[in-house]
Amino acid sequence: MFVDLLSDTVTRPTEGMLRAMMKAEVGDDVFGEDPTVNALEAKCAEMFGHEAALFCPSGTMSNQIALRVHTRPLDEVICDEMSHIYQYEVGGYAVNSGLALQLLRTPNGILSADLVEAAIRPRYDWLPRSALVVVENTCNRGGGSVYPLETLCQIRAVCQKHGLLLHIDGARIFNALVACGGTAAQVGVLADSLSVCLSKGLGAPVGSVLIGSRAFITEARRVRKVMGGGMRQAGYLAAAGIYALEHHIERLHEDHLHAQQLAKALAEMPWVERITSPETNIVMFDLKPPLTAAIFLEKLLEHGVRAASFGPRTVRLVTHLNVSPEGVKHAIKTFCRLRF
Ligand code: TLP
Repeated sequence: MFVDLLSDTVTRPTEGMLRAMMKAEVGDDVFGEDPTVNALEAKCAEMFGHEAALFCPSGTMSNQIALRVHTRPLDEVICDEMSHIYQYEVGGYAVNSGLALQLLRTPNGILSADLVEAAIRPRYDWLPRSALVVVENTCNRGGGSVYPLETLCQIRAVCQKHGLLLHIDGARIFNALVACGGTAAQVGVLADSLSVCLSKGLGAPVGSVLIGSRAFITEARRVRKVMGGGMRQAGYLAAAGIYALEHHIERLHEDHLHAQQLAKALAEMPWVERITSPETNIVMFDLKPPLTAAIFLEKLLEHGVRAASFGPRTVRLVTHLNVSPEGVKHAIKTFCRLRF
C-alpha cells in the first residue's frame, strides 16, 4: 500500500471530475470567450461576496498578481514569517513588484491586529511605505492553523484605520471555513482580495482563483498576461474547479478527522518531540534529536508512506481526498513499527 501525505496538491481528478472536464464548453479565455472559465469566475466572486474573479494557473501566480496590483515599488507588505509569499514564492515579491516584506513572528502563523498595527510604519521619506497586509488562511507552515473570524475583522479594522489593503492567501480557505464554520462571504468581504486554490484540498488538477473588485480584477488580467498566465481553452480546467466547488467542500471534514487520527498516534511515538494539534488537514511535528527529517522520511517511504520535510527535524503530513481511512490506518501502523 502507498499513502501519499506529501501534500494535498498530489490528488488525481475523480471520475466525476474527469467527466465534467470532458464535457466542458470552451472558448479562448484571453478574449474572455471561455464560458466555463467565465462561469467559474462568476461563481467564486459571488461566493466570496466580491464583484469579479480571475482564473489563474497557480496559487503562486494569483498571490504575485495581487501583490503587484495592490502596491507600487518601494512599498512594504506586512506578513508572518511563515507566509507562503515569503517562504516559497522564490522571492517573487522583490522581482515582480519591487517590494520589501516586514516579517512578523507568531507561534502558528496567525497574526493579531495589535501585531499588525505595531508594524505599520510612519510616513517618512526614508522608510518603505506600509501598503498591504497578507494573511494566510489556513497557514501552511503554521500546521494548517485557522484565523478566527473575529481576528480577521480586527485586522481589517486596523488596515482601514491606516489606509492599508488586505489580501488573503486562501490556498486552503475552504479547510478554514469547514473548521471554523464561517461562510465564504463572511471572510471574503473582509479582504480587498483573496487567492483561492482549487488544486489543493479541493482536488482539481490545476488552478487558483483571484477574487476582488471589478477594478482590481481588470488590472489583475493585465498582470496575469504579462506573467504569461493568459490561457486559451482553459474551460477544461475551470470545469474541474466548478466540479470541486460543488462536490469536494463538504468532505473536507474527513481530511481533518484523518489529520487528528494521525496526530493522536504520533503523540504516542517515542521519537516525536513536539506536535502541533491539527485544526485542519495538516500535521506538523518535530523529531527528537539526533533523528533527522531526511532519515525519518526515507524510512517512512520504505514502508509506503510519503511525507514532506519542513525543516531539519520538522515533518509535515497532509491529508486529502486520495487518503482513505485504510491509508490512515496503514500510516499509523507504520509509525508504530518504526524504531530509531
Ligand atoms: N503550497 C505547497 C508548497 O509550495 C509548500 C504545499 O505543498 O503546501 N499559498 C499557500 C498557503 C500554499 O500552501 C501554496 C502551495 C501556494 C500558495 C501556492 O500554490 P501553487 O502551488 O498553486 O503555486
